[in-house]
Parts: sequence; C-alpha cells; structure tokens
Amino acid sequence: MPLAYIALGSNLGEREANLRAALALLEARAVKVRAVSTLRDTEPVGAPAGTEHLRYLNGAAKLETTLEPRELLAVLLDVERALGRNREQDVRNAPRTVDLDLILYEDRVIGAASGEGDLCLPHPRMHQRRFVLEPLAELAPDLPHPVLKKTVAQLLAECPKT
Ligand code: PH2
Ligand code: MG
Ligand code: MG
Repeated sequence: MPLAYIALGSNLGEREANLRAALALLEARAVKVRAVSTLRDTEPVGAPAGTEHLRYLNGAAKLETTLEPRELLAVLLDVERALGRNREQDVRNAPRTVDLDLILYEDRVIGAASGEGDLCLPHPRMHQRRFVLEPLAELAPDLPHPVLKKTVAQLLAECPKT
C-alpha cells in the first residue's frame, strides 16, 4: 500500500487532544496511521499580528492508504473541518485547531501548476521548516526528497535554526 507522510499542527484549544482526534478520524476514513512522532511545542512561524503568543504543538505521522494524493488531501481537509477548523477569516497562518499538511506521498512529484488544483508534492516549504523536519526525521531520517535528492536527515541538518 502507498505510504504518505503528513505534518500535524495545532495552536488553538486543547492542542494534543485536537491532534489525537485528527489521527483517530483518519483511521475511520480508509487511512492507516502507521507511526506518530513525538509532539513538540514550537514557536509560531509567520504568525499574524496579535497571535504570536499562540504556540504550536507539532508532529508528523506516517500513513498507509490506497487513496490517491488528491483523495487523501480531501480527507485531510475534511478532518480539519470536522475538528472545527474555520478557514473563513482567510488570514494567512491564522491560528487553527488542526492543520494536516500532506508532505510526501511515495516519490510522487506534483506541481501546483499541473492542473491538480493547489496540491503540491512534496510540500513546497517542508525543507525550510524545522517544525516539519524534526518530527519527520524521527519517523524517516533516510527518506529521500524526490526533487532535492537529499534525505530528511540531510535537509534537517541544513535547515537554519531561526
Ligand atoms: N504552521 C504554519 C505557519 N507557522 N509555525 C509553527 N511553529 N508550526 C506550524 O505548524 C506552523 C507555523 C502554517 O501552516
Ligand atoms: Mg501548515
Ligand atoms: Mg495546511
């Protein structure tokens, strides 16, 4: 079965409970959660003014699913909505109960300009974000990035700390 990795984030409400609930909902939706990293408290990156105090709980999960990337993305968005994620404010990086980002799906490369809507694989900012790379490296340090041709551990070693 195809393997995918997602990043988990929450900076509103009961953060850990939100992330655990998201994983449980994925299990109920044709997605097998094969591994979950430790969850870590992180400084928000790019927070809108007035929300800088809302720290994130971040982690990563390894999924197995027969869903295609687009279908998996739809399930992720559905689970976000089920857990009260509200995208109406339309503010970039607005605080959220749950954020589930598709980071890698096998070695698939999909560009946002490929006619597949806004799905982009690998996630276009994964290599710039320690809050994604650190938990991912716990699960799959030797996993290669299909475009950058470096492993997750290498990307983490090269990612600036600020
Ligand atoms: N997600 C963002 C923007 N900033 N900062 C941290 N620490 N963790 C996140 O998950 C995060 C962020 C956009 O999704
Ligand atoms: Mg995100
Ligand atoms: Mg997201």
